[in-house]
Amino acid sequence: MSRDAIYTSEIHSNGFTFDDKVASVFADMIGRSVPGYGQTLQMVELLAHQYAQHGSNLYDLGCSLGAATMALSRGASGKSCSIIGVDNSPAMVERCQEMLKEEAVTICCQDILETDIKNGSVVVLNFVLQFVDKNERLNLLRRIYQGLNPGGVLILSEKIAFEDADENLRQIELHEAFKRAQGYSDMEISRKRTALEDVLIPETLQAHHARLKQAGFSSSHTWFQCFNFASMIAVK
Ligand code: GEK
Repeated sequence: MSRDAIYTSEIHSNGFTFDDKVASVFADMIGRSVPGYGQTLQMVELLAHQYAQHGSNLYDLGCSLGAATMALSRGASGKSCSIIGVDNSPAMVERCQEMLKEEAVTICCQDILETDIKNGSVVVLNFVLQFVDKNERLNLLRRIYQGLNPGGVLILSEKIAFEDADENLRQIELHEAFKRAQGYSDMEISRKRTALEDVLIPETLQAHHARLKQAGFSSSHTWFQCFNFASMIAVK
């Protein structure tokens, strides 16, 4: 796995994008940047095992290099499901298709706002909604809800914000301490923070649960949280 050193030397004037440079180090980058990422993937597999319906479609929206796509595939094995990963970064999709070419999964280069979701039993948005325009988030969740079969689930993992400003700051500091412990320097952390401004827009857990309800989901709860990263499950 190539080590992420993108923010060691250069100042990146433009905002963060999922280009070839990012795709080439992405597995290392996300593992060292998102506390609980590995556990989230393990639980996507377990949740897929629990909720995948025989003969249904399972979607990994914003699949990057397909880590959660493969967790879905393992979790649903033996249930004749179609596993579909979607991402709109050509650099990510190219690598993902190459890495998973022997696997029984379909990887598409497409904007998830345009993905046709049907006969779904498990949909994953693993740290992706945070990059979608805020005005489009409810529509996307509505379309996911409509494409799910009764009893189907959405697994939604996000970087989160806190209403209380002091709490928000404390959680950001803890996340940055996590990144330092993973070997990132203060300079890399600060440059990445600047690059993600206006690109990654976190919301509070309350806002997420309210939107899930508005989209139609009958229940939702937070099953995981580590500092300012959390994962929710919503049931149709
Ligand atoms: C994982 N889920 O390893 N349409 C399609 N793809 C998009 C869109 C969009 N509108 N917006 C963002 N993406 C993965 C990790 S990374 C999370 C997901 C992170 C894609 C984007 O191209 C990138 O590959 C991914 O969402 C976000 O479990 O980098 O923090």
